[in-house]
Amino acid sequence: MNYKLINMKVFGDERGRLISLEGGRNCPFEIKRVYWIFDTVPNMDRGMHAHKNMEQIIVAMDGACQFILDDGKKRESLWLNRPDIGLYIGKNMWREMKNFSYGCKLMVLASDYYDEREYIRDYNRFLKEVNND
Ligand code: T46
Repeated sequence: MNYKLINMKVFGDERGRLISLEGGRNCPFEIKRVYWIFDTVPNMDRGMHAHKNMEQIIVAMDGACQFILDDGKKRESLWLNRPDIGLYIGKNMWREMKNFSYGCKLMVLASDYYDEREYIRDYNRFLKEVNND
């Protein structure tokens, strides 16, 4: 499975806490794009796609949501609910995002610019591509 959870170093003192990610250093790719998801509602799923080449790190800045990750052979599930844990997802991983809390805030760092042609949004096509059919 081409994903991992990253425990990020926290700089904390009596003023609060801070985390820094630097492309090619503690973030495993050069960061070309940042986007964020907010105003989420329960029972409204997102994702349902894979990326041919893009890598991402996703952080739940506030609230929680469930990720289903699928490499075409196995399906695993995890919750993102802490701002000090990043979910790295590499290429060719199907993702589904479910069970959002109201107003969950996800920040996403991406290795490339937005390009809809780079998405695989059909699960059967995804299975064909990863299984080289
Ligand atoms: C992913 C998960 C975690 C853009 O115009 N530029 C962008 O950079 C992005 C990310 C999206 N869009 C447009 C495309 C759609 O018309 O925003 C709309 C919503 O995107 P989408 O339905 O793909 O959103 P999610 O939450 O299902 O998926 C997003 C990312 O697209 C995806 O790469 O891995 O978050």
